[in-house]
Amino acid sequence: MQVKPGYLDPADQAELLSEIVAAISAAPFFTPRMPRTGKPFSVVMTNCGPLGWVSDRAGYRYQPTHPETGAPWPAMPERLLEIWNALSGYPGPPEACLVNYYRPGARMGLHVDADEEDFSAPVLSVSLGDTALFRVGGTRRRDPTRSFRLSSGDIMLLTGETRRAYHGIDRLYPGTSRLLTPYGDLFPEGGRINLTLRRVTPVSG
Ligand code: MD6
Ligand code: FE
Repeated sequence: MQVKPGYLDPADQAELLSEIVAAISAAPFFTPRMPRTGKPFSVVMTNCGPLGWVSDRAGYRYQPTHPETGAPWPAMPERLLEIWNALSGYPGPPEACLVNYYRPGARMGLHVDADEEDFSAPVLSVSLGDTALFRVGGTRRRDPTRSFRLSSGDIMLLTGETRRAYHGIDRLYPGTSRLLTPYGDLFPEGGRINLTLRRVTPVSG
């Protein structure tokens, strides 16, 4: 695992957020649901890039289109490709950027990102908005965990051993950032946006 606190300065964060807001207007948030039970997640999601991660009663998967509008996902912002090129060490571009929006009170249970075909690529996460408490453990659910805060502008990569580690978000610290304030229509309660860049299929050749 690698953590890059404050990798994006406030101006970079604001520019990236404006690009993500544009993507959200083309590909509105949807409420993911647990496979089988249909229980809703407390976060809402959308994606950009050639593939997007979705979850519904049928299961977890990557697909090229939005589950409600049927449209292709919006393009991945160039700025995210540059971050991936600078930090991933992977010889190909990311194929999916999952956008998670946490209202105050939303959380993400412990999980492993396991729906990709190529585990040699890291998963790169960008935090925007309110600070969150991130927890990471080992490859078995019962392994001990440690927790740390992710703040707006921080970048974290799950690489190597931790690529298959359990991780999640226990809570937000509401009101710790004003980054989302200009978009009060979309985010009336503030909150946090997390972007995760993923390579899904192996680079060929
Ligand atoms: C979050 N992050 O930060 C949830 N997954 O809101 C993740 O689930 C995650 O941060 C894979 C790699 C990095 C992550
Ligand atoms: Fe994850």
